[in-house]
Amino acid sequence: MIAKLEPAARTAALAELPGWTEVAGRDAIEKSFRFADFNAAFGFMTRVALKADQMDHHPEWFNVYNRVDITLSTHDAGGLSERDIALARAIDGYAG
Ligand code: H2B
Repeated sequence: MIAKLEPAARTAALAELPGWTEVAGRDAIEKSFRFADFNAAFGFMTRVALKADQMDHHPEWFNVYNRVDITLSTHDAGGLSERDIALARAIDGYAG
């Protein structure tokens, strides 16, 4: 069973993830991305999807045209874990 992040670890991790913020009312983080167009947004989503599947850790997300809103939380832990931080880092890498 994966553990939720302790408050100090959560603060430290978020400090190194610009743009990711805590979701009000639930133990999760979110970030919104904008791209040039749908092609760029969906290319990004494809890269994230393949990485997420490889990590066996999956995002909650919403896409309209060039916008991709992503929420990360670990369902197995009932909150934010180190897996969300690792996926957030990978996602930022794909966003360029
Ligand atoms: N993704 C996320 N975001 N949280 C999880 O707890 C999770 C997951 N668990 N992807 C994985 C899959 C689990 O359901 C499988 C069985 O490993």
